[in-house]
Amino acid sequence: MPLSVKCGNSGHLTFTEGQLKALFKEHDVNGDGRLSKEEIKKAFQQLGSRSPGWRVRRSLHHADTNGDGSIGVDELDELVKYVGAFGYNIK
Ligand SMILES: [Ca+2]
Ligand SMILES: [Ca+2]
Repeated sequence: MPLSVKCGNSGHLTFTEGQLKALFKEHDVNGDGRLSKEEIKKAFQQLGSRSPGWRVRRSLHHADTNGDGSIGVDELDELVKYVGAFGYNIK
């Protein structure tokens, strides 16, 4: 499913779920298979969020189902759903 993501004032970028997953995985900079708050924040910054810190808190609340404060591979689906469902347009 392609996602149309608002990117600041520069119009829309369209992502598929797979592309968004790949984008988040690219931000796993220490390669431990989990996305820390800082790593998620950088991903949201790349997506053009004006308040990435707030987005991190909301996305963790939504997608961190085991409550360890980071997003694992099994929680990535929920994170992508959050990106699609909150503040961004889904085509
Ligand atoms: Ca990591
Ligand atoms: Ca988690």
